[in-house]
Amino acid sequence: MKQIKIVLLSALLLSAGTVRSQQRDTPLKLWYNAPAKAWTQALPLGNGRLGAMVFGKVSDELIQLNEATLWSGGPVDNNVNPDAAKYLPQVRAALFNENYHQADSLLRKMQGVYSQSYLPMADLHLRQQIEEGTVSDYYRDLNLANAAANTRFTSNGVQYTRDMFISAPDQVIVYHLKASKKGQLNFTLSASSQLHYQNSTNGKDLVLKGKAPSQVDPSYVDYNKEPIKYEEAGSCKGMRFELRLRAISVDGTIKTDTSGITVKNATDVIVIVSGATSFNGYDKCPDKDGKNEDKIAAEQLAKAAARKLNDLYARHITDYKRFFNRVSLSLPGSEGEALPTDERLRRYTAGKDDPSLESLYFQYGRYLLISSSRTKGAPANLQGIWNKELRAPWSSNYTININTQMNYWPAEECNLMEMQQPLYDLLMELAVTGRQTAQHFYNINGWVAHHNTDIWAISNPVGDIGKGDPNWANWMMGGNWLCQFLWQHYEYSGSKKFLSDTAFPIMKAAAQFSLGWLVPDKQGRLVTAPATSPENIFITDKGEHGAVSVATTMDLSIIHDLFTNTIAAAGVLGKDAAFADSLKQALAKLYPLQIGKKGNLQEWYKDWEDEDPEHRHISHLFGLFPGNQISPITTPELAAACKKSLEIRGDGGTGWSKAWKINTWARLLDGNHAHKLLKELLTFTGDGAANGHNAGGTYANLFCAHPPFQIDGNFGGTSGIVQMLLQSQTGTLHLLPALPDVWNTGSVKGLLAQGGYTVDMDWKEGMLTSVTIHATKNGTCILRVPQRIKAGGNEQLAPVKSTNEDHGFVYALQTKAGQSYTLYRVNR
Ligand code: FUC
Repeated sequence: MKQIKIVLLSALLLSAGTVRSQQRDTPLKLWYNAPAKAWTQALPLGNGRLGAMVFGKVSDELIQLNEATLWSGGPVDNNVNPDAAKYLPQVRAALFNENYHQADSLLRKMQGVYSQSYLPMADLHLRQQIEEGTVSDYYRDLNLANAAANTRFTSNGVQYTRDMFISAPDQVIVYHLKASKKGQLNFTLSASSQLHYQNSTNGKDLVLKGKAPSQVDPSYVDYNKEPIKYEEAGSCKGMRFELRLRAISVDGTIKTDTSGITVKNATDVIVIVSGATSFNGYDKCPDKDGKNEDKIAAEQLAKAAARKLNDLYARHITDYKRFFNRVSLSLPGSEGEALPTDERLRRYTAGKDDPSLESLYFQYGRYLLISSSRTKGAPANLQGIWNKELRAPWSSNYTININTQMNYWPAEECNLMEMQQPLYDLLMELAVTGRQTAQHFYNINGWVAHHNTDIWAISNPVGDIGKGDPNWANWMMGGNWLCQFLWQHYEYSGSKKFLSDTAFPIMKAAAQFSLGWLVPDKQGRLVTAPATSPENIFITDKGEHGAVSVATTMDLSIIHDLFTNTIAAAGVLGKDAAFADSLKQALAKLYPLQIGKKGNLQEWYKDWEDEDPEHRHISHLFGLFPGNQISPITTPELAAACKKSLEIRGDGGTGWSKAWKINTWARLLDGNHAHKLLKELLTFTGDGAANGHNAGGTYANLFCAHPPFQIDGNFGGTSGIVQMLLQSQTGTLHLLPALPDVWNTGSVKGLLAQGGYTVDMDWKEGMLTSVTIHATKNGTCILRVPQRIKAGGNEQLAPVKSTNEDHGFVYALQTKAGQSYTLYRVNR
């Protein structure tokens, strides 16, 4: 067996070309032996604000650039539909008369305007005179261990290398170009943008100054003559932006004019790129009250240019590794590492097991989060920060009926809690705009947000007053769902300060809205009306198709989660007892979860059929994941109903849909089914855009496919992998809850669990061999483990009677803050 492996490995090494030794230094690389032809083959870099897609082309290199705050529009307009609230009683009357069509038409009158769009900033073109026919030893990679991209090749006896990283401490892009022979670097670097722009120079720097549109319609809105509009400078909407480039070299010549930077006869050149926008917060005119983007970009460039390359790199690495190195995951099999990533993915898609590709995918998700979510008020959007299109799919906005939430599922558990700050910023803003929306649209206190938002924290139901379908436009649980992250952050971090200063006020005001929103049905049970279940359509017993009804399971599950968490938060903080009581009373009257005639968890108020039984959203399973109301251990009947629902839905879906299902199957403690979906998520889709709502998979650059690209599937996949290894949503640390057979041996270090515990685990032949728990507080850590464990030394570990013996053994471990405890499997 061993021999076969060695033969196979050497065959792979030989077939992979001549630069092998260099890429084997870390398994954490995406690497290729040809330049990117399509955007989905290019490699993403980012410092959470500036983003770059590196194509690695030889003579005409393209670097496509983004800036996290570059959006169209300006602060939200208030009261965009003053008539909205008057329709609410009519909608409700129609619903309680079971006239769903009428409710749908009336609800359309309660819509507002669309969100704005996330925009591409600029393209950098590097033109170097190299005849493609002379190129050999081509190699490019993205190294996740140091967040840097490398391209190298040889032409006419000269090796050229190009390295790029984007520094968070220095807020610039650093591009290092080198020739192995003196004076052989000859290239021009130019910049252009799809937005309005002009180039200028001060002799040293190439400066691109641009302006964003005041309005960009979503790509699916096709009825306006002018889908992209610009306003005059000095009006409120349409931010300014600037990109600055400077080349530095010890030899050769550098000439900069408005057409670009021309470098001749150099050997080693550093190009520093800075960029900024005038975005000055969600409620400030980015134009007349905007930041001075010119000053910011100029200062950042000047400061970085004063540093040595080694210094810039060392600062970048120290900053990045501080986050990235917190977690390691090792899964079996390393043969695939000797293959270029696209070939590796192809081989995997053809059925070859490659768990170490899955661990690369896991770390890629962590890398992408660090690279796309570090900018105040600008969390990772539908494409993280990487978007090349002026009218990107779904405006590359924040879609908060699943997509934005999915982006942040891995944040806490993957030990990247700092990356959630931009999401909290947006939540604080939504709580402000959402208060206006709650008043104007429903005449209710508290705050509400619907299914879309943007950098301006738009909170109204979208749809352009009547043109959107209520099955997505009028769904109103987006804000409530996001509040889950606030409470969870307290559960992972234990920070009472965060809970009292940031989380609780937002949660309380969201709960206030929902308390005012719930109405009694004829039996006196509290329901939501109108209610939709993202983007699904029911068929009533009379055969009517509709989206708008009463008390969808998702609405009530999210409200259950919000109220439960708000009550717990009030308890921890020792305040608002009367309000917490009113939430408790409401919870007791909430329309309960229902099991339908097929044994499924009902999605609707009644046991109706679905127009599309395999619909990609699995909204009604919120209580299983990401909620914690349902679990095979504590509520086995409801869990069995969830399983039935998942079986009916099937395993199809877009990228994010499959990712969601990985998480739910892991919560059902079925590792092999979760892994089946992971394999499908990682199915190679080819270069083009997979189309249609049921297409998912993965591109050559490991970006998740959704027509065309959405980053949520990457993050959801990363989260799913954690859910297979560690769950702690009920406060118990469940170790290896859904380990698939193919991951029979492995180790993971640094996962974070609720209660602030960091967990390291090793397992062999499918059995946990040891676990180390690092505690941040004095207390009792409850563990559920697949095999009996014992203390290695004098740890205080005691068995606890399990409520459900089918799911492992339960222990209580006494912990002290700052101490680590290693426990071992009992070998019998
Ligand atoms: C939701 C999904 C779509 C898409 C969009 C951005 O509406 O149903 O598939 O992901 O968000």
